[in-house]
Amino acid sequence: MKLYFAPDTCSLSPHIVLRELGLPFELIRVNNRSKRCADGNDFYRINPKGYVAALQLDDGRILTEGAAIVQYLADLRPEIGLAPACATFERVRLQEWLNFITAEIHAGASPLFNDALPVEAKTLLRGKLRQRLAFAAQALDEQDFLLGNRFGVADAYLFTVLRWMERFAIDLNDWPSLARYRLRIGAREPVRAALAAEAASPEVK
Ligand SMILES: N[C@@H](CCC(=O)N[C@@H](CS)C(=O)NCC(=O)O)C(=O)O
Repeated sequence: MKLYFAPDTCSLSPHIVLRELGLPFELIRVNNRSKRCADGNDFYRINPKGYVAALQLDDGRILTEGAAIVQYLADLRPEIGLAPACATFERVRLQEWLNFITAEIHAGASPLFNDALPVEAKTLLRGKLRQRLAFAAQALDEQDFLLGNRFGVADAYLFTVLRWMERFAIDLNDWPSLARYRLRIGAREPVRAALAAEAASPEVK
């Protein structure tokens, strides 16, 4: 498999999951501005939507949308337990979290990367994000991970988007359980390996 990624973006989530599962994969860096890939491909040919993450399977099929990719990966190694079994209530609970992270936190945060956004809009978005973070923090007051006492794919995704908050002047220490959670996930060996690999990957023009 090949994971098309850009450092410090949402593609970190499937990258972490690949490493947590111990699956063999190739990491292909994408320049999100030029849409050129380290393997010479035009990224639009890989994902016509033009954004990471994209996973290319060994048979050539491409899977996009982080929330779908991480579930696909978890199901390749169900014995590792990164996602509850399909067609169970717990699996739908996982999907509820993944959808919350993608629609409410990830999509809620994305416009804040745009320097041209007026300050008033940024303030509104920041306020909404803080409400969403407070909700996640409340769940983590009670348990170490989103689904209980074991790490799963939703944790890889939440950790990924939490890393952006500093840039938006949102201090996770406002929610101690969230700040501890970020440290807890960041200390995992596969997470550290994913971050190190992304930092070490050569830039693509
Ligand atoms: N709906 C997509 C959104 C992916 C996304 O927002 N990717 C960003 C990085 S976090 C990106 O590559 N943006 C570049 C662009 O839109 O040109 C998902 O959840 O996977």
